[in-house]
Amino acid sequence: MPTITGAEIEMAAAPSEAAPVENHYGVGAAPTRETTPPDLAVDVAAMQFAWIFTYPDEVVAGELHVPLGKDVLLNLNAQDVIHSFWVPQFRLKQDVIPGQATQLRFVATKAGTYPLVCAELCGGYHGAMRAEVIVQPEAEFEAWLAENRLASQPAVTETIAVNPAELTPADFLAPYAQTFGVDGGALASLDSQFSQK
Ligand SMILES: [Cu+2]
Repeated sequence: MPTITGAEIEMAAAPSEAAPVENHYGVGAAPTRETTPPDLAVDVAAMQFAWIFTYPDEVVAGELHVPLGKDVLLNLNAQDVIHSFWVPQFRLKQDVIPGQATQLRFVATKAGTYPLVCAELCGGYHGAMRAEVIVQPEAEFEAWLAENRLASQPAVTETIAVNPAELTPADFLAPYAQTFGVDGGALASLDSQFSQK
């Protein structure tokens, strides 16, 4: 029986020098060098049994839209138990652990719709914890984002049943603040001007 030496085991385990360095990912995505800020950062909340994606400007979605060819950073957070973010086609898989902020960065290289699957048994409906990654040309992505930015604004109907006379000026203006580009500071100073009268 041939004896295997420690040195031989080490050699067998060492990565082949011929292996291509860039080959960490599968079809549809490539790794990022991470020396520059990303083009887009998305917060990803993993919870029993859903993925929630939060974009800049508080746009919230149940599917992950990413612009083609852009450097995307995902900030992953688990809300309850351990989940795992897995996009099989991208060959991209990352555990998401409660209390441990985790980042994942990639460039989507091929437009299309790809399944996102939870790869960590996380409870009774683990099998249903799926979503889609939608890789689209930048203009299409921007249009989607703009549409959802509008949809995420507070509905004016929420205030209709309220008697305006009972509201402070700041409270009265609050639902319209985003539309008119008035920030909290401006509202507060308005409020104090009104109260002085
Ligand atoms: Cu899960």
